Amino acid sequence: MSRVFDFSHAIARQPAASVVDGLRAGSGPSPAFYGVQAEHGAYVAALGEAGVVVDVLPPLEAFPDSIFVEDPAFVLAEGAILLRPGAPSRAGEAETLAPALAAHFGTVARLEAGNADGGDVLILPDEVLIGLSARTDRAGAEALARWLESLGRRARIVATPPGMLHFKTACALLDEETVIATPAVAEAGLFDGMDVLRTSEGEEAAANLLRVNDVLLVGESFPRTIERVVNRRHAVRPLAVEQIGRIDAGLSCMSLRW
Ligand code: CIR
Repeated sequence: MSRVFDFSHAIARQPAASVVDGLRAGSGPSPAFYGVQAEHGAYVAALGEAGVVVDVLPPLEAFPDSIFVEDPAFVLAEGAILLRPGAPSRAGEAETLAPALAAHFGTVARLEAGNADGGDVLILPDEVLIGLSARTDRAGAEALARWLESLGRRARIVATPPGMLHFKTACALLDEETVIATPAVAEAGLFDGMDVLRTSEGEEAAANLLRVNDVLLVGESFPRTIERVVNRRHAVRPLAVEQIGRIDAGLSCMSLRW
């Protein structure tokens, strides 16, 4: 049986020059276009090295955040759904993914109600957690849960800690028994029966790492996290995230995987 982080395919989208205007909560410096391009190129290469065939879609100038394909759709091996992103500037991104998803999945579902971003959806071995956030409301989470249940998946709606963009900004799966989470998520007691590794102080952003087959993609600016997961015998591929971090993104955001 395959593990929830076993992937053979992914979809990514090249950054547009407009990515420098991507949404961000803070007021720090904008990313440099060429810096984002370099980080994205290394990320797509790392997915390939991990054994994933990646469809790389062309840039969309009209949507600065469209490089973050994880948010406007959600996929599992057994189906794909276009979501309704909670940020008004991102609402139109979902339909732009329809042709690429239809090429792989045939039928593509559409979220019936509310708003939901894929960054709020964490797949665990025996259930799928949907975090309520500023981008995912209860109507959207319930509509997504109904779709998941129609596919035979168990879904649970949980709270994302205040101040976090997405649920997965703050947690990720390391292996089938272990999640890494910021203290706020760890303390919420959401992961019954699993080990929870807390992020090191000052490395909370490392929680948005990505397990792909037998490799963990981890931000290279988080040396203590890298050391801790290497000590747990994980294979690590450090990747630069400094530029995408300026627009509140991490490593899960730049692909849809199945
Ligand atoms: C946004 O605010 O929507 C983008 N600037 C960042 C999206 C990051 N996506 C993710 O965490 N799944």
